[in-house]
Amino acid sequence: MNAPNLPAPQHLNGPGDSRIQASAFGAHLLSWHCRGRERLYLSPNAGFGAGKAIRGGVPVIFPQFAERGDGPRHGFARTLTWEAERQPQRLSFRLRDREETRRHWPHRFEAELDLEPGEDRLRIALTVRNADRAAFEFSAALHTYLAVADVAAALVHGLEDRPYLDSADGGAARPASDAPVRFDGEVDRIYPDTRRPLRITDGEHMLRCEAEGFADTVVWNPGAELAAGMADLEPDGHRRFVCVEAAQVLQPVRLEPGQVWTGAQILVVESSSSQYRIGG
Ligand code: TA6
Repeated sequence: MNAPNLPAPQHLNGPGDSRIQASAFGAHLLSWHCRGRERLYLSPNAGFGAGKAIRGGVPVIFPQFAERGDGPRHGFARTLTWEAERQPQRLSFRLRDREETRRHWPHRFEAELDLEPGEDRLRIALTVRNADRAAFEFSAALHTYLAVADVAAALVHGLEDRPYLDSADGGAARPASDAPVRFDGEVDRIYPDTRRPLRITDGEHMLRCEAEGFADTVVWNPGAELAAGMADLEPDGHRRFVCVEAAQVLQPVRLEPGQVWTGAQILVVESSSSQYRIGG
């Protein structure tokens, strides 16, 4: 990663062979190794800096999703340095409002990102507290880049019966596809109200992806054509990940003064010998 000025990553070993690495820049999870392999994709060409987020890992999207607001694309949280706090079983990062945040979003808040590796799983939790005297609304997402052997063999199971908004086509409403999500070009979808476990397979491996607090799921891969124009992706880098994002996009969270919201994504490594059929 081209990141000479990045704060030194924090490391934490969990039970078994589970271990994580995260940066205080963006409270960004860079690596999750579990059950013998790396589970996240991180672009070797990732850069960072003023307004530039790290490509890969788990960017924290807050307080706006994409261009759905007046602030920086996908919010400022992924391009600011958070305060790191190490605990025996988790890494935590905190962000409080400051001049740079109030310039874009005039609210007093405290946000915390907690990363807790387990033997076969990882819990990523974002908590936001309203520290202001008036209510505010925000959107959020954990923009997780899951490593896959080859995107052409990757499938996302569990959304077959859900209609979606096609962000690759101006947000057009689409009916349920009755099939697992496959990646044979640009895929950029917002699935509203998906409160169930999803499974991601790539022909060899399987990961279960659950969410708490987040109502929506975003599925994204840029496809070859868009990826070719992304300077922070290696050549053919798009083949090595699918983003499955726990998100709260379509119905922003509203917090009254003093109220707290938590959204989490839980990733679980499942044995490929389970009864779940790999490949669709
Ligand atoms: O979450 C999907 C998405 O909003 C896509 O539209 C895609 O552009 C992606 O995020 C990456 O956005 P970024 O700003 O990190 O290049």
